[in-house]
Amino acid sequence: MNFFFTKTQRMNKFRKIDLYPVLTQEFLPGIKLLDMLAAVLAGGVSIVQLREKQLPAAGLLDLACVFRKLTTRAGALLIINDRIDIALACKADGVHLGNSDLPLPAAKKIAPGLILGKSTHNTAEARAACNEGADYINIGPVFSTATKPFAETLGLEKVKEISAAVNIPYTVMGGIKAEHLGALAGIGAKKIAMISGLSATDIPEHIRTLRSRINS
Ligand code: TZP
Ligand code: MG
Repeated sequence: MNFFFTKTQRMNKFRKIDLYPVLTQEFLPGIKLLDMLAAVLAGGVSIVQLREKQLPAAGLLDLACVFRKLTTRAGALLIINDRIDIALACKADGVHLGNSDLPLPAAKKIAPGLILGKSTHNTAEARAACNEGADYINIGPVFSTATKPFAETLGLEKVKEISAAVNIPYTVMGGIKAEHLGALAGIGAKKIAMISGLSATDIPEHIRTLRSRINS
């Protein structure tokens, strides 16, 4: 059974997140996706995003259902990247949409109970996402990253400018490592999405360290 049924309950939980692990097998050298999920949950995160762009729908749904079971058990929100159909089918808490996914107004119509996240890269996109009813935006890439090698990076000043233009929660992402968390907190960015920065020998311990730095 899912803990968070209504949009309000889901958003109340979302407002309190700190570290936001985004899990993709491709960027997890040496560890299986489900082991990584178990490790980040053991580290106490309250949200996870499943981001598998290449899997066919049936396989992705099976995986999403396992993510749902484990995140529910841990009391964590589950967000699915790109695929609103999979998010609904696995009873996830939300979907994270990019510019080539279903537009926000349509997403809102078919999934009124889901948290709707949107990727943004500049102030105009951030404002548009707000106006179209996004529940949160991601701002990025903040720093250069091998995970998204050709994207233009924003740097802290731009992130500050974009975040000031919106009145909804925002996450930041792109090249973020432990040493950046103080500077990000300094500009008010305290919901930190990460892919490669999650890797470590002792992942639960690393997650606890990252979370305590965000919250200090
Ligand atoms: N969107 C903006 S940056 C990014 C995405 C999907 C990749 C971030 O990955 P990493 O490894 O945390 O830099
Ligand atoms: Mg996407």
